[in-house]
Amino acid sequence: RACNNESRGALIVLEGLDRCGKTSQSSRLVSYLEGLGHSAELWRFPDRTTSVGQMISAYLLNQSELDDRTIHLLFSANRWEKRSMMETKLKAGTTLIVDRYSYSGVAFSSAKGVDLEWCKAPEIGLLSPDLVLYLDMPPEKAAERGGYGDERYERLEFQKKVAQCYQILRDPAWKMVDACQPIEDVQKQLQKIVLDNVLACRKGKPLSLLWS
Ligand code: 2DT
Repeated sequence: RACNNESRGALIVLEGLDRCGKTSQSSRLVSYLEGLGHSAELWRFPDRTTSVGQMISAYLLNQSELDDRTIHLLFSANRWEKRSMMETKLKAGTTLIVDRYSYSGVAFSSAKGVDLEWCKAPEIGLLSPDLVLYLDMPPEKAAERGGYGDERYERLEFQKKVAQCYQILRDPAWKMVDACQPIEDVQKQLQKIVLDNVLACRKGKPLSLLWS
C-alpha cells in the first residue's frame, strides 16, 4: 500500500453534462490509481442505494412527482448521509473518485429556475473536493452520442440550460478537459491531473468545506 497513516486520500469530483463520459472515465481512474498501488474507490451521486436515494431514483424515472425544492433537498440529504463515511475513508488514506457532486445539485436545480444561492445553501459544510474535473462537451455533441434514456433531464433543451448553470458555477480552480477528444486522450489528461492531486493530498493538504 502506498498510503501510510498520516496521509489522506483525495476527494476528486467529475462533473459535466449527461453523456460526456464521466462514468466511464471515473471507473478508469479508479483502476489507474489502484494499479499504482493507491487505495481508491468509485462513488457516485445520487447514491441510489439508500432510502433517500430510492426516492431520488423514483423521481428521475418519472415514477413520482416532487416539488423542485423538495427534490433539491433530497439530493443534498443524499450527500449529507454519506458525509461521515466520506471523511472516514479520506482520512484512512482512500482516494474517492466521485461521479457528480454538489455542482450537479446546483446546476440541475438552478436550470429549472430555482435561485442559485438558495440551491447552494444546503451544500454548505459538506466536504469540499480537492479537485473538480469538468468534462467539457457541447450539449449538441453529447446528445448526438445517443444513449439519452428515458430519465427526467435527458433532453437537449434542458441540458443546454444545465450547461449555462455550470458556466456560472465554474471556478478558476476547476480543471476543464475537452471531452470531445478520443476517450484514451481524455483519460491520459485526467490521469496526470489526478495523480498530481493525490500526491499533494498525501503530503498533507488540509481538507476544506463547501462552499468556498
Ligand atoms: P446519473 O445517475 O445518470 O448521473 O443521473 N442530479 C444529480 C441532480 O439533479 N442533483 C444532484 O445533486 C445530482 C448529484 C443529474 C442523475 C441525474 O440527477 C441529476 C442527472
